[in-house]
Amino acid sequence: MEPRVSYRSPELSEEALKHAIAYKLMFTLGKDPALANKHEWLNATLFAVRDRLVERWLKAHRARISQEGRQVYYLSMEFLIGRTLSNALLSLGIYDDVKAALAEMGMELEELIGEENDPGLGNGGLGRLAACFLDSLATQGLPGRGYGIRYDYGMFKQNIVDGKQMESPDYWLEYGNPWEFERHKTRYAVQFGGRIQLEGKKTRWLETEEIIAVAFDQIIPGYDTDAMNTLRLWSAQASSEINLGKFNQGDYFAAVEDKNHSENVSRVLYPDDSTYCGRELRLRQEYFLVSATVQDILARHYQVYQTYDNLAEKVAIHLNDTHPVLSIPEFMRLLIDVHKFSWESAFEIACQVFSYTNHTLMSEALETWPVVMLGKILPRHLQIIFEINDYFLKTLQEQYPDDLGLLSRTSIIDESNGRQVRMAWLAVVASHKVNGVSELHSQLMVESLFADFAKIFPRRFINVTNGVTPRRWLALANRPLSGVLDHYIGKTWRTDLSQLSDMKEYSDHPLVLQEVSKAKLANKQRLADYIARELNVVVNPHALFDVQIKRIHEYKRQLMNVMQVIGRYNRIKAEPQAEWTPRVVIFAGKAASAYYAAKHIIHLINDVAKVINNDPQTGDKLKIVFIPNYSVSLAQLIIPAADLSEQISLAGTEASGTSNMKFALNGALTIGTLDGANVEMREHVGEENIFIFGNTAQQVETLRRNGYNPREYYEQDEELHQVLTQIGTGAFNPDEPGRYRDLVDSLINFGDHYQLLADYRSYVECQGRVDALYSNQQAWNTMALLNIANMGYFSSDRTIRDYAEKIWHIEKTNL
Ligand code: 26V
Repeated sequence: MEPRVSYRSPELSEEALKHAIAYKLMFTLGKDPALANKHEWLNATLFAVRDRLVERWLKAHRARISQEGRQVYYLSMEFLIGRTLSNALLSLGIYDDVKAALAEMGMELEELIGEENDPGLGNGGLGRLAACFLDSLATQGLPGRGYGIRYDYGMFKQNIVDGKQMESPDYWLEYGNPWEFERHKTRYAVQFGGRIQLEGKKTRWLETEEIIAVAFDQIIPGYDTDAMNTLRLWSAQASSEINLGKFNQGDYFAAVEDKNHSENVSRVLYPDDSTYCGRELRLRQEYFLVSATVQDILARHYQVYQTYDNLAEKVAIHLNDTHPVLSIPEFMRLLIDVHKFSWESAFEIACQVFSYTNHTLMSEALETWPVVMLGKILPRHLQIIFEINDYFLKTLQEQYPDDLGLLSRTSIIDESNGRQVRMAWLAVVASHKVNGVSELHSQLMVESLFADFAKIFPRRFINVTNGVTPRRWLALANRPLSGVLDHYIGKTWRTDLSQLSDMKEYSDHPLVLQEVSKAKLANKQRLADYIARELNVVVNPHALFDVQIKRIHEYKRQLMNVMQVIGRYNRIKAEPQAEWTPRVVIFAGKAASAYYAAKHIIHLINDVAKVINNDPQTGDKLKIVFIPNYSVSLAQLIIPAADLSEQISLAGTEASGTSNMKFALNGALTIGTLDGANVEMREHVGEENIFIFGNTAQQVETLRRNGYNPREYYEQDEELHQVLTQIGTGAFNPDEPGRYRDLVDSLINFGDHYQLLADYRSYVECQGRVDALYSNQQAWNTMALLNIANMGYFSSDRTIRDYAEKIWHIEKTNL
């Protein structure tokens, strides 16, 4: 396949780029090239590159409007897009040209790339998935845009001090954000509070407090195409600079406080992706996003079509989890109260427009809002939600007249629990499609959480397995491996990842295997350098790099990993002269700031690391590192360097996982449970090429039902017994021996909710098979290559095509 941009315009030449960068440095930044610092060079480069995107962006936008096709709007409270410069260079195909241009001026591109900040506008998988989706939409020329919030503060920064997590604010806008275009004139008023008044059949929402949402746009370039999309983020502005009434009464401070109060709505990302808590500011944030967005969608629609009658035909709105679900009553409110639609037709249109993805089955993460709070902040929306509920329950009652249990279980209002609105129920009732994010998750979704609804609306529920963008997660993150692939199968895997399967024929080709493993070693060396520089720990790049990086959560079982490491340490100590496969065990991840157990696990990892890393008897046989402040850019550094990917959540708890796919794509082997997308990864790579252990989701359920007794395992497994005793009695923290007593208690005495003890033995055995394979490098490399070759399915391009066909019904724009 020919590259899609075969004609290369002159402004993309090295010479032109060099001039443009120097020009930006002088005339946009006002800097003398002889005196400019790295940051200024970065910004000059970035403005020069941005100019080259803008022209294509405007053209793509024009084409889209003129073709009048259906568009998707992807609503998400989080977008974790990562650094942008390198991705833009890759998309335009000018990475090497810019590198050369900068080199001529005495600057190194990679150094500048490392200077760019990495906006942390998301918690983890859900926000990163949204970013991969934008990339895949643009690359495939599909019409869509992302809508989110421009938080002043992103995900907190994590420092490790004396082994413990410390949080500090991430004011990422400190030096400005050169990628954004502020749309001073694209602003919408968002109302809160007040009361509703009935005037005949009309409802009025009165005496509200008003906040202004201002749009900030960012270009989302497609790879090797002129197609581009937009990510629009909203920032809150007080509706009048200062409250003049109060100001004039001499109460200057109260006047300024009001302004702050309003603008707090977009101040900070909620940094807890695990437990839902009904905080008023969060509710205001969610409504802020959806109100501005729905107003914007309707305004643009009217501008193009001069009518709202064809909304269902032209607009698809997708809800990334329930966080933006208030867009349903907001959409209906605008249609009914402002645009004079009947209630029934507004509801019918909503059902055709909206679709929803569920990303977790864990009850503590399911959003509910107290009726009282919703009524206070959004009285009109509460009323519409009640009406939707009545309408739904009425039809349901006609269908199932005798099933009272069904009615109360499916009611959007949970009466049993202090009257709460169940946001997931609202999303299901008013969407035409609801999807889970892996086969297993989608199956469990209709068997458990949405079992009643699946009976009522059997065709509404589908699966769309997650994917990741090969541009960022292979081409950008792993240049050494990309080079090898390019050499053997050409370069077009970047837009058609299924071509990776052409690598299969080389799986027993010693030269190819050697090149793949050389690329891996280069990545490991780079990571080892980082670890030495940042953490002062020296690791051997020839050791097996065993990696678990993700949010710290009990269900993800980082604790089980540490237990396995301690068991290994004990065995090494007992037999220091034996042949050990040397390992570096790498952890990274943030714990929610109020999540005590998760923070405790971080502390334990660091305590254990301190003892093991300083034991001369262990030496290179075992090292542990906890890399602080996990982020998208750290993931891009760590994942390509991994030999082993730890995906060890309790079966049935991880909806999909996406780093599992990134690791395998970069040639790491997976050790994992049959959970989330691991199940499908096994199908694609073949069971002989993945290390699976532990109970299945069904066995987990059976064990739970029949009375799981963790103590049995503790008493019967000598090694496990020793490990838990060591943790519980402070073998790694003699300064405070009781520090982890409670962690051990939660396992042995309080039910071990995530069944670590039940899976421990099979996990350790499986790790033994990993060691054995690693000692046969040829066999290991073959397996790594087969993993790479079989990851084509897990491209987010495939995921987005699934959404486009099965849910959104959108088609490619012609440029
Ligand atoms: C929940 C909450 C609760 C309130 C405060 C802020 C907040 C932020 C995020 C969440 C969402 C949790 C759900 C989630 O992130 N699920 C993950 O989605 C990934 C993409 O589908 C998937 O790969 C992971 O398995 C799943 O845990």
